[in-house]
Order: sequence, then C-alpha cells, then structure tokens
Amino acid sequence: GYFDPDCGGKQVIVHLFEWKWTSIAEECERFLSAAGFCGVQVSPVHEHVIVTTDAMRPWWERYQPVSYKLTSRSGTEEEFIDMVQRCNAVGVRIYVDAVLNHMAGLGRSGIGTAGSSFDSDAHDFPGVPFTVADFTPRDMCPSHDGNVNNYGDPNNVRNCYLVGLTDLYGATDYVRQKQIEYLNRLLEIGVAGFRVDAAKHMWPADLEAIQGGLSKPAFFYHEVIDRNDGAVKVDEYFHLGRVTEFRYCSKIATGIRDFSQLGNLIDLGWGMCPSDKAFVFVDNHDNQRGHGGAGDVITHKDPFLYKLAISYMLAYPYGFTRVMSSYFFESTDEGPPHDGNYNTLDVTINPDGSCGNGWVCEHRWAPITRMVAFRNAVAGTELANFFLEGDNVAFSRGDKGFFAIAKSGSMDRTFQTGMPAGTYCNIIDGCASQVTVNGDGNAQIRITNADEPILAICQGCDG
Ligand code: QV4
Ligand code: CA
Repeated sequence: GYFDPDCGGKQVIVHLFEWKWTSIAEECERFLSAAGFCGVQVSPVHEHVIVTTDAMRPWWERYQPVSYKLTSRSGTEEEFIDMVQRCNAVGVRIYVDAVLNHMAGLGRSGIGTAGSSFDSDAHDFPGVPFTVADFTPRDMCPSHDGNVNNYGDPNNVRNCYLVGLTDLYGATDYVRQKQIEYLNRLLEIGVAGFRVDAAKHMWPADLEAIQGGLSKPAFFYHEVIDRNDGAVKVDEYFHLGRVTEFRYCSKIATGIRDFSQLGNLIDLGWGMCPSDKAFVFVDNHDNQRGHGGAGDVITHKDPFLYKLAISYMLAYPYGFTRVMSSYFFESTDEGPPHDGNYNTLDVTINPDGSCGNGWVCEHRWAPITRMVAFRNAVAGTELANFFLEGDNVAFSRGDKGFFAIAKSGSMDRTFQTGMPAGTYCNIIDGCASQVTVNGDGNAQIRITNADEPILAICQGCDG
C-alpha cells in the first residue's frame, strides 16, 4: 500500500547522492535530525555493474542492477543496516531508489559489486536469479532495434529496452515475487519508502501488484518524466503514490530567472499535477548534469539563483519537496569523489559547517537548512497576501509564517504578514535582523543582504 510519509509532520527529503552509508549515518546524527529533515533518499542499494569501459566508474553504474544483494558502491549490507537503524533512531527516515524496470545494459557482463556474475546479452543474472524468461519478450516491443524510441506509444515506452537496459517482464508472478522479496527485505530493515526509478517504463498494473505484496505501507514516489510531451501521463500513477513533477523544475527556473512568471504559480495554472500528488524539486541528479533531457534547470552551480529557487520552493505550499545534495563534477559521467582508486571518499565537515572532499552539501547552505524549518512550521497552512512587483515577491502562510525575496538585494516596505503581533527573527540570517509585527498584522520588511536577499519569519521555527 501507499501512504504519505509519516514524517511526524516534517516536509523535506534530502537526496544524499552517492554518499556512503557510513557518511549518511553520521549526517543523520550530527545534522539532519536537528535540522528537521523528514528523511534521506539514498542511491540505489542493490548490487550493480562496475563500469571501466565506456566510462571510468561513472555514477550511473548504480542504475544497472546485477542482483538485489545489498552490497554496492556505497558500502556493505551491514553498513547499510547500521545506517538505517542509526538514522531511524534520530527520527530521519531512509528512502531507497528502487530500480525495478530493468537489469544491466546489453553488451555488459562480468561481476557485480557483490561478486555475482552476469551476462546481459544472455539475459543471465544468477545473483537473483533471472534468466531470459524473465525479460520482456522482444516481440512485445514495437521498435525496430528493441530500444525505447517512441514516447508516443505506451507499448514502446514500457516493453522496449531503455538505452539498451535489459527490460524485466514485470507481468510475470516470478519477477513480481523477486521484487516484492527485495522491497520487503528493505522494509524489514527499516526503510520507509521508495523512489521508483524509470516508473514511466513500467506498467502501472505491475507496480500495483508489487505494492500489493508489501509487508507494510510505504511511501512511494514514482519517477515519471511527463512534460506534456508523450503518451504516458503522470495521472496513470496517481493511485500508486506521488509522482515526480518535472514541469516544476522548468517552471521554477523560469520564474526565479524572471519574477514576472512567478505569478502563474498562484493558480497552479502551469498544468502540473495536483499538489497532493506532486513530488517536487529544483534539480535532480539527472538534470543537474544534462541527463534525462529535462530542460535548463537551476543547480548549485549558480548559488545565488539556486538559494532563491530552493527557498521559494520550500516556502510555497505545493507538493512534497526534495532538495539535492551533490558532489562537484566536471564531466557528466564523473562518479563521486574518490581516493584515486574509485573508493568513494568520506564526507568531511569544515569548521564553518560546509563539506570537504568534493561534496557540495547544498542542504547545509544556511538559507536552505533554515527554510526546511520554515516549511515544517507552516505545514498545512494556506498561502495569502501574495505580492509580486518587479523583482520583489512575498506571501504569508496562514498565521504561521511570512516569506519575502528582494532579488535586487534590497527591500524596505510595509506588508500584511497575517501573523500575530510580536517580534520575529529573520531565520535566513540567523536572527541578525528581526521583524516587528503590529497588532493589525502589518510589519516593515527590510532586506539588505544582496547575496541572500531572503526573509522568512515563522512561529515555532527559531530553532
Ligand atoms: C549505451 C547506448 C545504447 C545501447 C546500450 C547497450 O547508448 O544505445 O543500447 O549502451 O548497453 C548508461 C549509458 C548509456 C548506455 C546505458 C546502457 O549512459 O550510454 O547505453 O548505460 O548500457 C542513468 C543515466 C544513463 C545510463 C543509465 C544506466 O542517465 O545515461 O545509461 O543510468 O547506467 C528517461 C527515462 C528516465 C531516466 C532518464 C535518464 O524516462 O526514467 O531517461 N531517469 C532514470 C534515472 C537515471 C537512469 C535511469 C533512469 C535508468 O534517473 O539516472 O539513467 O535506470 O527520461
Ligand atoms: Ca519496461
């Protein structure tokens, strides 16, 4: 079954992309719990291919399963279990990136990260085991070369090989059973839910059968890139959980680059899915590096705009939110920071709270961390007092919070905050500035920090 994350009212998941299990356990304890994060999306935990041919240990190895054994680039099964237990112990949940649509790509064979042999061309994965009978019969794929090449035809999208990845025949009881076993093992360890990779390429009926076999409810969000550009719509997955709303990435980028476009969000007139079905983010691990073709998004590479975009997303009452946490990279295939022999480096923490060893740790940037607390504090409230003029935007959230951005770097004007009288910290600058709300809810709002021209006040989020 599916249920919305029971995160005790917490509202934000962080994707600790390519982090080792030992580093995630430490981050739960030293940072994520106190910051009020709902949970962590981790990289795929299953055994995967080791790529040294078309690229040198690229990050995308993990999207080519060899088996459902729990030894991967991020660590051993024991380390994974330890991480889940330590994060759960401090109220931070773990969401696994489940790759169920396929196994490794054609043309690949050898040994996976848990030591299992495999041969994709022979459709032979003894580590599960899967054999040729467990892969989508080739005559069910209408494309000339067997690969997905026509997003206008649902049969092509679901029954062909996505970039040559061997496509599992999810209609069979055996494949479904092996995947139910895999997810139930993870639930038993303490995992709270799943991102379903390439869900767009899976038949909803197959997903429904898998979810129906689970030992307990879990939070599901399905990766379905729908930009009104194909036959497969996010709506087909609404009964299976939330869906990634990729149109949000493009719209928030457009709106933050040109505030006059932000007004459209008010009526959600952007043709996006309903808020209670939307799983939203500013960027993700694919589109921050030009994969998945999901448009020109704002990433950590443009810190000024990125802080505005993430803050706005976290302030605005739409969707369930995820923030990306990246590593610095040059080439699109480049894997995580490593020791020279492709052993992923620990995440080190500098005295100022930033991360070392090549990790970006956007989730630790002050505006982003503090807006997580804002989103938790205002959860369930409506937006009101929407103001948009030139490069200034502001709105209130019930009587719990008020948010403003002055993209030019300065603002000094009176707003109706909707909040009770009192003096509130601007949480963005750590209370270096305060706001006094009058008995009628009005307040003089002043923004002077050109680098982070964001103001957020809220009841119960002063940390
Ligand atoms: C190559 C050729 C193919 C050939 C194949 C034969 O390009 O034509 O048939 O070899 O094996 C890697 C390589 C790719 C290679 C493929 C299979 O980049 O060149 O094909 O492996 O060997 C990630 C990366 C892909 C990577 C894949 C598997 O983005 O580049 O492919 O992992 O390692 C669509 C989908 C959406 C998807 C998005 C990327 O609708 O679901 O494309 N997003 C998810 C994940 C994404 C992941 C996958 C799906 C696949 O977010 O990270 O792709 O699991 O929009
Ligand atoms: Ca498929």
